[in-house]
Amino acid sequence: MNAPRRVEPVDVHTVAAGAEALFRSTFGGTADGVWAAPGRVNLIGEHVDYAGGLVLPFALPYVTVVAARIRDDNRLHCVSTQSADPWQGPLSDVTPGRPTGWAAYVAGVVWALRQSGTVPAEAGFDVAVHSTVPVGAGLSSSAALECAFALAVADLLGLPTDTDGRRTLIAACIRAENEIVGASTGGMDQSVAMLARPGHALLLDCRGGDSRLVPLDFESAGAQLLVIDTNAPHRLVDGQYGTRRATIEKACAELGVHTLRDIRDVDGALASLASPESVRRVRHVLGEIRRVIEVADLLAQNRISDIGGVLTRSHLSLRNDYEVSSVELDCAVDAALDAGAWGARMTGGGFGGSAIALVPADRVGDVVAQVLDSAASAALPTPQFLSAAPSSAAHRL
Ligand code: GAF
Repeated sequence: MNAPRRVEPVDVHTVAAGAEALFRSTFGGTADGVWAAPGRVNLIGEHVDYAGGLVLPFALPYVTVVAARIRDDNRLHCVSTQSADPWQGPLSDVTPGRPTGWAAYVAGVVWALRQSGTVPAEAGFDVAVHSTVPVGAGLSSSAALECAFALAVADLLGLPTDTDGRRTLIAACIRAENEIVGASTGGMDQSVAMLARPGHALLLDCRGGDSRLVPLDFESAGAQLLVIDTNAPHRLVDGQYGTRRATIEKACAELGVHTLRDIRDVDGALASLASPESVRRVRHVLGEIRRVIEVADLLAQNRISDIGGVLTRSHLSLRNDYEVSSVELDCAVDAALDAGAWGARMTGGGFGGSAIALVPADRVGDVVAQVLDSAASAALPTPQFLSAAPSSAAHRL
C-alpha cells in the first residue's frame, strides 16, 4: 500500500510570510497590507447555484494570501509563487479574454469594480500571491485568489467590507470569473470565501442571495469529514461545465421559469421536457435542492451520521443524471463506502478534483487505506487527503 499523503494546513501567518517575501524581492519595500481568503468544500448542493438552488459549503483551513500595495498609474503588476508567469499591464487594457491565465482572476476583479464606478481610473496595484489551496483540486483556488484580492482592493480604497460590502465584492468576483476569465461559474465559491465562519457551513440561497450560518461540528459527533483530492485535475474553463449550465438555462426557457427553483409541479415539468438529457439534468438539480434541505434539517437535529446516506445519493445523481463525475471520483467514493464511510460524494464542479467522505472517527485509517489501494489497483493517480475543519472567511491579517 502507498503511504497516505496528508496535506496539513499551514498557519495563515506562515503563508502570509511567503507572500510578503515574494513582494519584497519583486517590488522592493513593504506591502500596504496582507489579505487571506480560503478554499472551500461543498458539503452538498452541487451544480445548483446557477439554477437558483440552495448550497451548503464551508471554508477550508487552506488559504490564498495576497500582499498588495496601491499605485497611482493605472497599472497592475502581479506575481505568484505558484506561477512562472508574472503579469503587468495597464488596468484600462483589461477586457474579456485579456489577460489570460491566472492574472485574469486578479485583473478581472479590478475590471469588475471599475464597471460599477467604485475604483478611480488612476488606481493600480502591486500584488504578490502565495497559496496553500491546491490548484485544480476542485477546492476553489480561483475564488480564494479573487476574494483575497477583492478585499485588498476594497480596504486600500476605503470601500465598505461589512456584510453588504462583501456582497458587492462577491458580485465583482463572479463577474471577473464569468466575463474576464470566461468560466461561467455560479457564485457559490466566492460567497463562501467571503461569508464563511469557523465551525459553520453557509446555507446559501442562490435565488435571492440570502444566507445563514449552520453549526457544523464533526468531531463531537465522533466523525471526520475526509477531503480526498484525487489528483486528477479538474477544469472549469473547458466546455463541460458551460454545457451543463447552458442545458439548465435552455430547460428554464422551455419550462417558462426564471430558475428551476421556481418549479412547483416537478413531475409535470419533467414530463414536459423534450429531451431525455434535459430530463436527467433537471432531475438532478431538483433532487439536489431537496437533499440540501434534508441535510440542513438533519444538522439542525445534530444527526451528523444520518447525512451520510444523503451525501451518497447526491453522488449517484451527479454521476448518473448530471454526468459530471469521473473514474477517479467514483473510485474514491466507492472505496470510502466499502471501508465504512457513512457517506461519500464528489464535491465541487467535478470532472476530476476532490471527493468528501463522512467517516466514523475509528474508521478513518481503513478508509484512507482503501481509497489508496483502490486507486493503485486501477492505476489511477495517488490521492492525497486534506483537513476539513470549517474555517474563516477572507480577512486582513
Ligand atoms: C464550481 C463552480 F465554480 C460553482 O459555482 C459551482 O457551480 C460548483 O462548481 C458546482 O456546484 O465550483
